[in-house]
Amino acid sequence: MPQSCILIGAPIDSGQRRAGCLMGPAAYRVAGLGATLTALGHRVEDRGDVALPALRPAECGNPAVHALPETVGWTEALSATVQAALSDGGFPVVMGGDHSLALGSVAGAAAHAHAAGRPLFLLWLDAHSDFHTPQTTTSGNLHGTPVAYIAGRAGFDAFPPFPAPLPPRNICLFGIRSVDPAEHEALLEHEIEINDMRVLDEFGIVVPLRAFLDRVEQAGGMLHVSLDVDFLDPSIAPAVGTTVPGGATFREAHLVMELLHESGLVTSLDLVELNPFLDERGRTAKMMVDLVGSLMGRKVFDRPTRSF
Ligand code: B3U
Ligand code: MN
Ligand code: MN
Repeated sequence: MPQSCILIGAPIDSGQRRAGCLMGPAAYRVAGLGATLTALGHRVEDRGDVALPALRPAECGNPAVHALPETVGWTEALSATVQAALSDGGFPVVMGGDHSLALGSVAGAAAHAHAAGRPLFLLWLDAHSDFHTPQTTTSGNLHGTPVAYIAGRAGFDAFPPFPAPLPPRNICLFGIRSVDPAEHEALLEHEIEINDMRVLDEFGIVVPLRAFLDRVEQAGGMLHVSLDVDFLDPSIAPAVGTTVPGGATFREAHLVMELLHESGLVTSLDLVELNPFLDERGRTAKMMVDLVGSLMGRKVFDRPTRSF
């Protein structure tokens, strides 16, 4: 089914401290994201880069936290932009930008889903669980907090209240291999589906992902996918500030995208943490664009999947 893809640039660096993610939207455009989608038969509208609104002072009681007013500003702006794109009948593709952008993008998707009377599900493709609150983070980098905000954890008073927080069972973490102690403790208290690398090594990609997608389908849900570059193994995706060894391979990552395409369930997408300053001749940007190609319908043979 052809989609109306709406590209949204989110040139955000403030969720962490290594400069460069703000060049991500430009890198995706240069790597041909729009042309890739057009070639697959989709309509593409590039709405340009979101602007940071005027900042207001913000406090959260943790002096370690970096760039809170900026992060709140981006959250408000992106939430409105993503919600508007969905209301226009579009498929938003948010080109980051570090992962703090998901505070806003998922808030916008949640506001839309709530108004449409549908449950929202979240697939978090990442090496990290990003389940800190502004109080528990020790790095102070707010890109490590969106899943906690989305799940309605306390501690986000500086942010707009999250519209209709997701029941933890609607959240699936996939590819996880770096979890801080405070996140670990909090995750055990929530019913979030955690497919860490131990699970994926034993069961592969297909069984755990299909189980989650079946739940989305049965609930008539919308599905937001948040793809962090560090979900991928650093050998195929070096352009990220926080490389973690042992990530998804080229083939595993494409299989995830192909299964998502076949499900027909994905309604919005983030591409996050690409740092073009760390890339090798654009290979990570191109890798991410190719993965979007698989998510949006590129396949070797266009025929029903075989059953054995
Ligand atoms: N959990 C650590 C590390 C981290 C989270 N997300 C990324 N890195 N990319 C933290 O800083 O919260
Ligand atoms: Mn992340
Ligand atoms: Mn990560």
